[in-house]
Amino acid sequence: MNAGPVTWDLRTRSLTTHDHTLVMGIVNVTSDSFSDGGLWLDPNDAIRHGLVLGELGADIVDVGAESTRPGASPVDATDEMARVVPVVAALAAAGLTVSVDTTKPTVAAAAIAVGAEIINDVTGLVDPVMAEVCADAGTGVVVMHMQGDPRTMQVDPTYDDVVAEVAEFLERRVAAAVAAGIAPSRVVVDPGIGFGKTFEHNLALLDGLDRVGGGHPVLVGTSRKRFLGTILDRAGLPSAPGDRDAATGATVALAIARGVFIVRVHDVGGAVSVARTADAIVRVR
Ligand code: PMM
Repeated sequence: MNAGPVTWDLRTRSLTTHDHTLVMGIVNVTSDSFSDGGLWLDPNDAIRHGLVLGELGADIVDVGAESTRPGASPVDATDEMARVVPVVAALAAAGLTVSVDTTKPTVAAAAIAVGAEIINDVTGLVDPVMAEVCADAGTGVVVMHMQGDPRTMQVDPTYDDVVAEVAEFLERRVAAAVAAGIAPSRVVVDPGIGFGKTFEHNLALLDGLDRVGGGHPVLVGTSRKRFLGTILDRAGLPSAPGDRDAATGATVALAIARGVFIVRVHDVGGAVSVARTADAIVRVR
């Protein structure tokens, strides 16, 4: 059962989950993301897509221009900024709560200047300048766990106890973020499904989601990820990224049962239905 109301303080507003799980919709302004690469590369298409996700019930839209799929190469900061800024500006101006998926402080600062509320950093704010940018602006932050970096993370991920090690990493990175001046009420943590984890590690983490938060709200991103393709494939079912939304829904429901606060998804409409149903069953009113 979830505890009482939880509030996530952002730059100019707060989000609360006392009656519903927050759904974060994904807007990838990239050419090579594994499930939707290239679809929203044109900023106008990305903006239209973000607005549709808002209409479908996304509480947050997460805009990213650097693919973090396994084997991806880094994107130049100037390119990343040119892709992200117009999209963030338009979605924020439309009143949406915008998060930016970036590891670069310059991109984060430019996005904050045009209205971003949250910085979603898949490296767990490892760059001290990033923590400083977020602290100064008072943004919400997502501190995620990754073993290695996107180019190498799937080579041979190894853990003795994946749930305990991810929880310890997140605790250390949150302590560093707080020491850098980010208020604890602005911090959400994420175990980083698929980031330096085998199939078995991903399943163990999803089963242990209630043990990774260390008192902070937990976000989880399973949407259309490869481990779902493996499960579907083993069951003899269609398993391409576009066939994984119902499977994503199963992970959303189970994550909510384990107290997760935010789910990051491509199929916002589907996830909102799943989340409202799971919320009705497990949330304390
Ligand atoms: N996954 C991806 C990208 N960014 N951010 C967070 N906080 N958590 C995730 O699980 C996560 C992320 C990769 O998926 P995508 O390429 O479909 O965006």
